[in-house]
Amino acid sequence: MSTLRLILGDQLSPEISSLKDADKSRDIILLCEVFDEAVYVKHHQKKIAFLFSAMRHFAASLSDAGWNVDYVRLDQDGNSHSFSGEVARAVERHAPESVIATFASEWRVLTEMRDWENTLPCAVELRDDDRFYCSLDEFATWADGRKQLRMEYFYRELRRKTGILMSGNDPIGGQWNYDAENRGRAPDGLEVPKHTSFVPDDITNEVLNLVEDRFGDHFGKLRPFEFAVTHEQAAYVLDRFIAERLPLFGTYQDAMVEGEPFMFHAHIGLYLNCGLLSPQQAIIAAENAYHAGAAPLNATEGFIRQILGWREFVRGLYWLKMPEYAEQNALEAHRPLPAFFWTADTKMNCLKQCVSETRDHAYAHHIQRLMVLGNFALLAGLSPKEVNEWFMIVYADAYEWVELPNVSGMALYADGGVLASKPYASGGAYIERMSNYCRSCHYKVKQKNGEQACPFNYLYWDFLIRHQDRLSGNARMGMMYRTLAKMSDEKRAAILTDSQRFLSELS
Ligand code: DLZ
Ligand code: SF4
Repeated sequence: MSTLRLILGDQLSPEISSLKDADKSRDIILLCEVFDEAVYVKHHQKKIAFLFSAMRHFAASLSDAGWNVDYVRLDQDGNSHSFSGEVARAVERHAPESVIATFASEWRVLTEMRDWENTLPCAVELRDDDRFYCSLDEFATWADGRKQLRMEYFYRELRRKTGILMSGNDPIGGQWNYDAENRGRAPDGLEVPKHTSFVPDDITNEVLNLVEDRFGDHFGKLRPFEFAVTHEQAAYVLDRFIAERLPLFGTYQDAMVEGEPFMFHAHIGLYLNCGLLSPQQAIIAAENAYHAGAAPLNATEGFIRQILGWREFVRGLYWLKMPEYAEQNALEAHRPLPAFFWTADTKMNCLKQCVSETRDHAYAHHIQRLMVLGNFALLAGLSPKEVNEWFMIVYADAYEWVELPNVSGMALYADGGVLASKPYASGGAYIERMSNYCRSCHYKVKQKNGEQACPFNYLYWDFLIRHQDRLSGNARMGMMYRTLAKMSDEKRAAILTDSQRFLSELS
């Protein structure tokens, strides 16, 4: 008898655990496009198109390799539009002996999967997702008994375990982290390589028409659609990155330039997170470039840390802390998301640029997400639920396991310090240092108070005042609270007046 092997949209890896020991002569591989997944949050149009096209291409490559693939299209008659419904229908069609699936990457879907054992008339086997360097058991063991969970220490252990960028027991170059060299401001006229783009083929064009037709009311610009949608194309994006961008990736990692959405970033998160690229592929390619003398250590280490350190760490943390993690709101932030997060219609140029690029590309690089969008949400006290939903919707690389810890933990401090040692809060000066956004802004970044002042400036102090009870004891915030303590009453009053005016206009 046959086995039905399910592959979800973010499991598009030939080496996925659900396919291990599969038998081409008997087994059936199931992929399904379902409405539920596209609308539980109303994903960016490009994100839906990307996943449907990548799923269709992966299914075609499996068929070409001789597998028996059952692919359910969104508009197929009888589509029940849920994973549970489609697995049940496929079990009826094929009467398999068992269903094998890899654990879903999101709590919401895993909960649904766990029920299949009770609802399906056949055996169900759920397997670990082993496409990570660190298993969930290993992470739990590492975290056990620690007072604080910090990425840096976790990352060092993984470096030691894997030998990546190691020389015996020591990190290559003598340091674990070279971020001190990774804070360059982009000089005027800096030439950024053209980002890698692809012309849609027939499969993608069909998907684009479907998305336009069925999800045309979702946020985001669907066309031009230039993403890679196959493993080969994603590997090509990685190759181009290593050759053209990695050498300066470190130096300009935090830099933002108007009209340059991709800068020296790899733009591979969407491919890693759905399986078109493996983390090993990306890390080995970067390490090889370093050893060949084609990329400096600060860039190579910084890039590898994003994948080996940060990506693995947030995944471990997500599974350790769910489902409570999604409910956290340590700073009791309840303000609704302002309309400009959808329209980009704001006089704050940094936000306008970051939202516009997000709308056009379903992408913004990490410092735009953290220093501009996340920082604003933190200072303005926006509701973590609404901010998380926005990040889930708008970015093509977003799945809850990676999005939630980054937003609730790193950007909003909604977890009260589980992930980050202090809130990532900053005024306008830091945005000005790292970008050229302030030059064409309606507001004056050097001005601290008044109608023309950069709102980040007074919102920053207003945030510190609002959360003094909770944050003033944090050693890493000590200097800022000492500055606040010396502030005159007039200055404090001006901060409160400006913040109240700005925030009331916001809602
Ligand atoms: C994001 C997404 C979308 C938009 N559509 C589908 C789909 O139709 N079929 C599918 O298998 N996966 C889709 N995905 C990705 C899933 O949301 C993702 O695999 C799960 O949330 C992981 O738990
Ligand atoms: Fe953003 Fe303030 Fe600079 Fe304007 S002045 S771009 S609001 S940081």
